[in-house]
Amino acid sequence: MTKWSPILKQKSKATVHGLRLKTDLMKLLKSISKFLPDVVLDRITDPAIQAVGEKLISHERLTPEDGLACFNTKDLIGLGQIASAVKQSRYGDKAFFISNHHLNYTNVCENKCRFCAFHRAPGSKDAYTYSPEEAARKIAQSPVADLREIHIVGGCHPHLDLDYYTDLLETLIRAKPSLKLKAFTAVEIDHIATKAGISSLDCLKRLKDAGLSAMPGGGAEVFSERVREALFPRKIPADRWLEIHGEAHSLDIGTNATLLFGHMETIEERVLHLFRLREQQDLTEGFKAFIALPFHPENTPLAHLPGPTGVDILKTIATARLILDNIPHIKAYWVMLGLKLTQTALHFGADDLEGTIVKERIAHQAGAATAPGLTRNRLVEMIQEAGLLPEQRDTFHRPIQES
Ligand code: V47
Repeated sequence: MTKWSPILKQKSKATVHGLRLKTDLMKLLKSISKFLPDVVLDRITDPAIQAVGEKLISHERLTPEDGLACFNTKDLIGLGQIASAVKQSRYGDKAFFISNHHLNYTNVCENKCRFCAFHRAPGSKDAYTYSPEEAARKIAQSPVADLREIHIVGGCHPHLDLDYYTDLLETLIRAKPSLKLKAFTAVEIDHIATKAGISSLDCLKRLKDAGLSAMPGGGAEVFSERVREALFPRKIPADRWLEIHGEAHSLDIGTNATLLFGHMETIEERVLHLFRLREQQDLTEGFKAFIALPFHPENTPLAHLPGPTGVDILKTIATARLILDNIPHIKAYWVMLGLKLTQTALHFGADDLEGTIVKERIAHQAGAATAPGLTRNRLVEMIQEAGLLPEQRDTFHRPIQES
C-alpha cells in the first residue's frame, strides 16, 4: 500500500461526479489567468509552484504530490498569489462574514482528547451543561443585534439523550424563529445516535425536523489512524466522520470541514486529509466551507508543543484553497489565527472570516489570545483594512441584503 492508497482506492467512485464537477470547475476557474498573469507566474521562484499555477490555469486538478510541493515551498508569496488568484476568480475582492453566536451547551465529554483543553469529566467542579431554557436565555441576551445563526457544539455527554438535543433546537427556534441553527459535529451525531440506539441517518432526520439547518466542521481533527491512536483514540475514525457528513449531504444539510494541524501530524497526513475531503465532496457535494484550525497547546497534555508558525498557517490555508477546488469557501478563523494573520490570510486564498461569535471557549481554554467575540463593525473594518469588500452572509452563504 502506498501512502496515497486511500485516495486511489476511491477514485472510481468519484468519476461520474468528477466529470460533472470538472465542467463546473472549468466555468468557475475560467478567469484564474486574469488574476495570475504570466508576469506574476514568471516571477515565482519555485518551479514546482509555478507548475501548480500552470495546472490551475489549464483547469487540471492538483495531485497529492502538488500538495506536498505547496507545503514544502520556500516561495510563500508565490503560493499565496496563486491561492489568492483562485479566490479572486470566484469572489473578486469580496470577503464574507456572518452575525453569529457560538453556544457550547456542555463541556462534559467522554472522549478525553489529548489536544483539547475544553472538556471536563462528568461531576468535575467546572463542568457545566445548559438546559434548553438556559441556552435560549443566553441567546435572548446576545449582544449581536442582527443575529442570524447559532453555532452549537458541545462534548459527548454520557447522560444526555436524543430528547435533550431535539428540545434544545426546538427551544432555540421557538425563542427566535428567524435564527438558523448550525449544530453538532459528526462526533456528537455519532454519540447521540449510538446512545439512542438509532442510525446516524435517522438521528440526522430527527434533528433536522427539530430545526437543524447545517452542521459545523469540527471533530475531523486529522484523518490519520496513527495520530488518532496517539491523541484521540475514543473519537470516531475518519471513515465514520466522512460517512456522517455524506449522510447529512443526502438530507440536504450543508456541512463544513476542518483540519486540526500543527501538533504531531506529518505534512503527508495533512495532504491526505485534504484529498479525502475533496473525494467526499466529489461524491456528496454538501461541504460549504473548510476551516484550518491551528493547534493551541495551552492547558492540554501537549502544552510543551509550540503550535504552528504564521508561515505554516498561511501555507495550510493557501494549499487548502488549491486542493479543495470543489469546496466553495475557505475560512480564516480569526479566533485561532489572531486578527493580523486573519487579514493576511484573506490574501492567501481565504474568503470568509466566520463571524461575531460572542463567546468562544474551545480555543480560549487552550490559550487563544484573541477577544472572545468581535462586533460586526470590527469585522467590517478588518476586511476593509485588508483592502477588500465586506459582505455579510447567512448560514447558507447567501448575501444578506442591507435594509
Ligand atoms: O472540533 C479543539 C478543534 C474544533 C483545540 O464549521 C482545537 O463553521 C486548536 O470546529 N487547538 C472547534 N483547535 C472549532 C470548529 C469550528 C470553528 C469555527 C467555525 C466552524 C465551522 C468550526 O476546534 C474542535 C477541534 O477540532 N480544537 N481543541 C486546540 N487546543
